[in-house]
Amino acid sequence: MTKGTSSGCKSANCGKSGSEEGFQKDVWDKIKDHPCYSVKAHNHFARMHVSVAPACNIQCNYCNRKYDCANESRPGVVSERLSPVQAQRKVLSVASKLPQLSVVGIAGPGDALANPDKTFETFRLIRQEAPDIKLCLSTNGLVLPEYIDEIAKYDVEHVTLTINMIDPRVGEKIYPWVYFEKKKWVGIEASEILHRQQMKSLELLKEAGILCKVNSVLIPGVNDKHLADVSKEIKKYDVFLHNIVPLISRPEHGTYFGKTGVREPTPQELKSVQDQSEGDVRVMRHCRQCRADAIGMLNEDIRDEFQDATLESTNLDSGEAARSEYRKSVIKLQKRVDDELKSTLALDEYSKEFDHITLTIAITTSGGGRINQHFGHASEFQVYEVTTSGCKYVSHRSVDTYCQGGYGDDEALDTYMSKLKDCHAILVSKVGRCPRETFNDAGIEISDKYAYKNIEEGLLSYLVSHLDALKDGSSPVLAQT
Ligand code: CLF
Ligand code: SF4
Repeated sequence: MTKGTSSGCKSANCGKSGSEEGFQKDVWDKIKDHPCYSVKAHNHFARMHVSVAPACNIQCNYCNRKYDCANESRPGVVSERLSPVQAQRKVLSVASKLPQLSVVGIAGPGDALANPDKTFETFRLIRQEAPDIKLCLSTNGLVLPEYIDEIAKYDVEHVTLTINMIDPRVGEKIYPWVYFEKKKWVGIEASEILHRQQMKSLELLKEAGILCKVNSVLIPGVNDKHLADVSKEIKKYDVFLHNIVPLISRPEHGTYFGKTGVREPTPQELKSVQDQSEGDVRVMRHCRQCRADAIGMLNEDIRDEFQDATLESTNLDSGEAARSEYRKSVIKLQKRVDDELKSTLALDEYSKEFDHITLTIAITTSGGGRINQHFGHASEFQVYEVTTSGCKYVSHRSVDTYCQGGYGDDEALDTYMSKLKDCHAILVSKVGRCPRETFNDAGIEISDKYAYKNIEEGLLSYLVSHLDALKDGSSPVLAQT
């Protein structure tokens, strides 16, 4: 497709006006400050995981039991193990210093519900001291039906289920065994039980009105052609999001897939499966496959700053007032941006003539929902597709930072180029001459004209300046369109 003239995606997830973005109020209240359930929220709010759940009741072929649950975190990572009291102390300590914190999740290191006592005691202790923080749970779903009342009792508003198959014949290749009702099951029976329990879990979560996200690990040659069917099936249960994550498979992780050479999917394969699923259910694309003890915004992990936090007293002020102020400031900011987008950009005027245009634009941010990071300091670029209907987050691209304390690593520019070559433009707060020229020569503009603007505002303003250039018949901003 010719850059800048490709057919536009209409399922924009930013750029819609109105604070509730077309969601019912009860759903909006649950997602508006959950960084995993809302792309916008992930630029403003932080999550924290407490690793209180070491045991697991199934075996996945992409998991090595020495490490964290690979359903929600990167494999090959070992998290600290906490008791419920230590977890509560740590949450209070983090909450008192991080007003962006909006959610605490239990995502391992094993399965949250294979450790029910520790999981629910942790939720009880956190609820008691910081009732405004959302609780989140991630599980394989094998025993969820047993615990649905407990989940509701502690007001856990978000549950993630990892579902990699709806056909036990596919499951047989992923799960060598499950431990259920005091018995170890193998072969197809193991996957039949898991599948049955997972579907029952979805039904119960739907009945209980608990927002559910499904994670699926994309495993080339095993379930890559099957995940679109998984999306269709989970839609029947009103699953809010489908998060299709790439298999991470390296021999050194010691997993069955890693040792037997099952490969990781390419970014293009991942995108293609995500695109296929999107018609059926909302697809999450901003997951960072974070650790079971991660703390901070999704694109950062500041757990090292809280190494000794488990030792702190529980008599801490949880910082509820600061969190409340912070939330209000985000709502205010969003309202200002929505109003400005409506009044100054007037996208409707362009939509008839230019609704076929999609620009792929990367931005750098260090948080706060703004384009506020120097090109050379970025360790990732967020990539959006921008049309007259709005902007849609499509992926993030991780890089080693270009700036090496006073000088730029020019050899690294080749890697940058290979990761960003599908972009029309890159919006940053500042950029040096060398990267600017290198990208310009390749027909990709790096611009600091939108520095410190809200991300959405910057992206849409860039689109408008591009469309104005097309309208005037002057040279478009982009060299290669
Ligand atoms: Fe944690 Fe998961 Fe809750 Fe988010 S993570 S338990 S839903 S608060 Fe988020 Fe991390 Fe991806 Fe998970 S980026 S791995 S989807
Ligand atoms: Fe590993 Fe998680 Fe699978 Fe259990 S559910 S085997 S911890 S990836």
